[in-house]
Amino acid sequence: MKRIVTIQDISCVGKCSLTVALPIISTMGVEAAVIPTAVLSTHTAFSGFTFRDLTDDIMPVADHWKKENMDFSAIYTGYLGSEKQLGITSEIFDTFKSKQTLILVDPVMADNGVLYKGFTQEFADKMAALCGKADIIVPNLTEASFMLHTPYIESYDEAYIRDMLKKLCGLGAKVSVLTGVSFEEGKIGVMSYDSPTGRYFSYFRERIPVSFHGTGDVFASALLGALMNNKGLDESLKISVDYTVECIALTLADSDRRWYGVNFESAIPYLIDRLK
Ligand code: PXL
Repeated sequence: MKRIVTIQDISCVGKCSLTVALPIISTMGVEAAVIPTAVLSTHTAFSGFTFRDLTDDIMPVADHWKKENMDFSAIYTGYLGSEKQLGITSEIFDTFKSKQTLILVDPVMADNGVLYKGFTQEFADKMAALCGKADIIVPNLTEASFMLHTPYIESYDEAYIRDMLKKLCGLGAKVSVLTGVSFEEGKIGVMSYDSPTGRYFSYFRERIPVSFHGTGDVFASALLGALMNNKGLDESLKISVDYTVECIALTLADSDRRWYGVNFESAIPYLIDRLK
């Protein structure tokens, strides 16, 4: 069985970060080790959340693992709360990276043209450096714009996205994936660029005109899980986009839905089916 480690926060209620990554990756038959970076009572879209920073615990955990000669097929990072945590995560990449280790960085920090609470341009610049060490990065258009110092625009063409993907790989990542890309009304999806081969790939589904928190984490977790199941990049992108759409559709259909996240649990049978 493959084993990965994911480094992100625990939002105790909120259906995001570790509470999404763990069940999805486990469901996909991959052992998921974790380094929790912080414990929050909820994610940051709630008001009044508590925040326990775990920065000082990260390196001791990694050091112990190193002594135990542990290795990982992948390192997957999501929401990281400070520039210091980016630096420590970068050290962990250096410690555990081998030829076989896939590094996936989801540079969680912004959406809809704005940075999430507590993030700055300086943080985005450091996140861009961390992305430079990754095999695959999966920013949305806002995160990519901040990392590349380009204005966030909502109307663009394919040439613009291709150029952005190339520039993202220019940060050092082998593969860049832009999420939330739309060239046609009513359709939305992802576009990727594989810099070693120069290949682009895109995959779109119908746009469901709602926005739910945590869908980026659902997508990135399923993408990693599919890659760890030896699916190629294109197939893994299709599986993870389709799973995310399924999660959104099932959430919308649930009159008892929570406002703060998607019913990713209800779509788990669908995800397992897609791996067959
Ligand atoms: O879904 C990304 C995410 C993860 N963790 C925390 C967040 C967010 C998005 O806002 O607040 C704590």
